[in-house]
Amino acid sequence: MPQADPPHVLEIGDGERVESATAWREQRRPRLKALLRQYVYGYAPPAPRRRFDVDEVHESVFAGAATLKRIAIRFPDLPQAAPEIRLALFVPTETETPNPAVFGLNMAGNHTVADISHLSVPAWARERETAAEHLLERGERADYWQVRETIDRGYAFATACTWDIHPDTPEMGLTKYCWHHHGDVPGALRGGALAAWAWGISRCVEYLLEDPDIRDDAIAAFGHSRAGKATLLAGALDERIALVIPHQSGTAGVALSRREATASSGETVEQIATAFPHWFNGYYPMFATDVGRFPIDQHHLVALVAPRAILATESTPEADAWTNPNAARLSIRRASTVWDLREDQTLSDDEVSQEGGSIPDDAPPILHYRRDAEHTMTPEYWEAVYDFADQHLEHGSTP
Ligand code: GTR
Repeated sequence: MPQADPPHVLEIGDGERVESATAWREQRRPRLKALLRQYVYGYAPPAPRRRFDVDEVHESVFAGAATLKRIAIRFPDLPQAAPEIRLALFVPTETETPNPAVFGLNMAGNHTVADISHLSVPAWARERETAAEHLLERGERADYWQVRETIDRGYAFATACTWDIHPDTPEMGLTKYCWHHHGDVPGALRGGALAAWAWGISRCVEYLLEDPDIRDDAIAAFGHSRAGKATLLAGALDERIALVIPHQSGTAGVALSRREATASSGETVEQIATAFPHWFNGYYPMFATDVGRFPIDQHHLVALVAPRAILATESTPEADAWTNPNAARLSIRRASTVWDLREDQTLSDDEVSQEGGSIPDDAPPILHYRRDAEHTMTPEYWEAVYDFADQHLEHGSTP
């Protein structure tokens, strides 16, 4: 079915366009947030009262280069059966505190990000193993996360697991208890797993804002693939996140849903809505076969990050066609117009997209960075992340 071009990012209907940063912020932004919740992700519940318990502090991990804190985010007004969110935070010891921080949403358990004895394998991971899921051992994803290198770059690193917030199944997790606590919302508008994960990221950010070792104007959020979609949503909605790094986030992430013009052959909305309906609200699948009927597209979600910083790290269509890297590049190019509103500049298509190599010294605040790499995270991508963060977290965010 032919797909119309995505609507211009500044268009507000009848061909009229937003013309100033103030109009964008006061009129367009709230409307877009509502549309994205209505058509794609649904609503997350209001956050109930929460408590931050720093359960453990280990002062010399990585041969003394970092302190590890294990924090539980608990919700005292919810029933006892409600899960807690466990956060692992590594703080560099050789830098001046407070530090900029990168939060990474993991999908396999905090114990997988580094081989450190204090990171025990959680019970749910063992239970999932008996349910025929492969159990990842402690430190099994250390090469992927590169926590030690993060510390060496002078950043704190925080991580929490998707499964604490919402299992990656139709069954709901923590947010179910929150909805019951606050009175329910109509089913079709209730957010799925992506909205819940984004909600969980915001709870973790709230802890980081209170931790004296962390600079509250220098918090970045990173996520890969399905976690990248959730991270982009969190970054779009939560202005306390200064830098958003969706990695290979694909469909329902950075990539445009209307992608015909980009000759992308990867995952379609129909495919994602069929395979993972529990990620979305009840309406999204209804538009799956005719995405031209959506009043929004994914460049609107990207644009909600403005004027904060976003680095979309992507692969090539040859190496990771499923994530539609060309549709992601076009999305970034289309969204960049919103950054122009404030800076009295025009970012060109070439300026906001880069093929491999090092991040330039004057990287714009919105960048599509492409490497010829598979669907995973590599040291080269991390280097780009920290080179970009060095520039864009330096002076903090000013939404
Ligand atoms: C795939 C899904 C993608 C992406 C990926 C992942 O199966 O179709 O949208 O999220 O999983 O999370 O690795």
